Amino acid sequence: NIGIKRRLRRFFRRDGRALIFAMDHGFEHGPEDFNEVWEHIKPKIIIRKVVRAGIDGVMMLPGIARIAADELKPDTGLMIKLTSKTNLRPKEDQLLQSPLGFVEDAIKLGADAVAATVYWGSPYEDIMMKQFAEVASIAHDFGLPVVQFAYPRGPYINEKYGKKEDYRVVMYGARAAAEMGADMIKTYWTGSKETFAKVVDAAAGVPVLLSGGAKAKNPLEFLKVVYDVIEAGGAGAVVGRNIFQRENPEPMIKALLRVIHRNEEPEEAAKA
Ligand code: FBP
Repeated sequence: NIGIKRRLRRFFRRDGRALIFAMDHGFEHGPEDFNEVWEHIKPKIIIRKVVRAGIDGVMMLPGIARIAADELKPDTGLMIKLTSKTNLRPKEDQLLQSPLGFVEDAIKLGADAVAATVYWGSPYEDIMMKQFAEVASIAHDFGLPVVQFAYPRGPYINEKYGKKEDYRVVMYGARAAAEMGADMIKTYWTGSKETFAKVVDAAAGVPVLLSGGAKAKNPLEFLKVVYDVIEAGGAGAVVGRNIFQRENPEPMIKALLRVIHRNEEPEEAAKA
């Protein structure tokens, strides 16, 4: 499918790697995620900053994309996420992501990819599988790549594996995403290069991107994780809080780009 191939290139450089900025937090976590740098709640302001710093792509929900799309460069990849949940729901219902838009909305916004989450192991896994299958089927008809946020989550995962970041279950989710036909997979850090390499293997050639996670206290700490992701064969990272919770996100973005695209050691990249 040539459309899928062409659109994937808007995210991935020739090296097959990408740094994508994530900003769906106002919905998924709530506006309080912006407390650290409140002006970043304004989509145009933060998107302008990340684009200027050289980000490869951005991931947003449809309404924010409509507000901030003007700030993107013609070659900035635009990923529109079509499922989410709020933190306002009862705890157990937070194990379900619901549809909030349609593939056609994303196409109208000029999207280069659409995304949907599956919480593997959740009691609502079945619903999210169907949602992902529907998004993928329609998107693929239009030549649009589909990204799966493949997140193991739920009581059974905790009982059996102790934590959702255990590599055995992260690799299971990545494999399931690949088997469903995802064109990119976004998932958790498993804690080591060796275990993340297993996740990459399980994904059977589908690019695996790190899901950034909570802001690291020390930028170097986060750069080291991303370095290991790349060493493990990962295709890059989708990063939100580690970027927008910094007053000036540029040094972090530039350092991440050096680690991802130039294989620079974290200490070197941080100095530049
Ligand atoms: P971060 O880099 O801030 O972790 O962003 C990635 C992301 O997947 C967002 O897209 C999403 O809102 C958030 O993390 C979900 O985090 P969690 O489900 O762990 O609360």
